This record gives sequence, C-alpha cells and structure tokens, in this order.
Amino acid sequence: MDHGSIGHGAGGRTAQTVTLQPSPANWILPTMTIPRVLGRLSSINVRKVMWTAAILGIPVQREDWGAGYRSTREPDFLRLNPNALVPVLVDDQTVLWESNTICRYLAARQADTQLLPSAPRDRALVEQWMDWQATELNDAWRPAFLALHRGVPTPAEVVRESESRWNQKMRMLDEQLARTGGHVAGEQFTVADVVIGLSCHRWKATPIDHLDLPEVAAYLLRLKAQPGYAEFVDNGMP
Ligand SMILES: N[C@@H](CCC(=O)N[C@@H](CS)C(=O)NCC(=O)O)C(=O)O
Repeated sequence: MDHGSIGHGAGGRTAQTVTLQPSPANWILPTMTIPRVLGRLSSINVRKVMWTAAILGIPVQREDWGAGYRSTREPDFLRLNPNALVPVLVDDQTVLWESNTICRYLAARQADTQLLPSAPRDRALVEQWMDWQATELNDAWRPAFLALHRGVPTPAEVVRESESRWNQKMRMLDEQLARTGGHVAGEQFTVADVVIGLSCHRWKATPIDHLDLPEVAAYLLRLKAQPGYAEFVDNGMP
C-alpha cells in the first residue's frame, strides 16, 4: 500500500475485525480483536498511536485516562503500565506502553512494510529518527513547551535556552528533509513521520521565535494528505 503523498482517502483501510464461519478450514485462523487505547487525546503520545491506527485503517476503542480524566494511579491502570503514563495499548493478550513502540507494533501487526520497512538498513533509519524524537528533540522542547502551554513557572533564561535548542533540532530536521526531498527517513512516508510530524506541528503551534524552515513548512503541508491528520494532528492541540 502506498503511503506516499496521496494518503488512503477518507475510509482508510479495510476494517480488521474478522468474523469467521465455524468451518474446519477456519479453526486454526486467529480472530483479530479491536485494540483498546488508554489515554486522553490532549496527549501528543496518545495522538501518535491514534494517527498510526487511522493511517493503517485499524479500528480502535479509545478510553480517556490521564490528566483531567481517570487517574493513571488507579491500580487497574498501574497493572497495565507501572509508569502511570498514557498511552497504553491492549490488543487481546498484548499490553504495550511507550508510544513509539506501540506505533511500530501496529504497523508490524498489519505487516505494513512501507510504514515499517523490513530491510535492516531502511528499518534502522526509521527507528533512528523515532529514537531521536523521543530523546534529543523531546529534551530540547520540554522546558519551553511546559512554560508556554502548561503554565509551569520557569525562569525566562531556561525558556530561551530551550527555545534555541528546539530551533536548532528543527533546523537539523529541515536539512534532513532537504536531503530526502520527501519524508524523514527517505522518500516514502513511514511511521517515523507520524512521530516527527506531530512534533513539527507542536513546534509550529508554540509561541516561540521560529526559525524560517521552508522544508519543515512544506513537509507539514504534505502530511495533510494522510488519513487522520485533521483529527489527530492539526486538531487545535499543540
Ligand atoms: N515515553 C512515554 C511518555 C508518555 C507520557 O509522558 N505521557 C504523558 C502524556 S503526553 C502522561 O501520561 N502524563 C500523565 C497523565 O496524563 O496523567 C511515551 O512515549 O509513551
């Protein structure tokens, strides 16, 4: 399936819930369940998972957990994720936390080798950018984001320093996009673009002194073609 610049159209993919007739030929086939996603939609990490599911056309059942909703400190939640953080994915007997891992799991579950390539080098590049998002990029933006969007009292010089580091990381991304001419890990849209795309949207939606980054601007426009972009990325939340 081509995840290039045209997306899948409004309907996404065929629903994955399969009802099999009780015939001997079907006895050994697994039935796919509808995965549960535990987490509030205001969380960028929950939106990563929801957007990936939308791109893959996987129906999921989301439940509001986390700040402002059911507490992640409830024993039922802690049994699933002792970190007390959203998102959590429950897919039959499989329980997962860490949003980037969940996104990769969903792509692998559907055997989607464009979203998550199987060739070692191609796959490693996707994982490299996802790890970069979860470490280098997240670390850079955290103080500025918490101060400017969540009202966390923060000394002005800490916010300025975070803003500058955030812009530097985004410049690095702009240079990478200029090299690939398309998406983060190469020409094709992959699951790395889910997590980096949401990050670019957050950068743009935060009132800082933005660098002029034309490749990032063009990239965000390209991502609009993906199913679920309006609902899970450009939905009024940073
Ligand atoms: N590394 C984790 C981070 C998860 C995380 O920080 N989740 C935040 C929301 S973005 C959270 O659960 N906050 C507490 C809450 O909402 O109760 C991931 O990527 O899944």
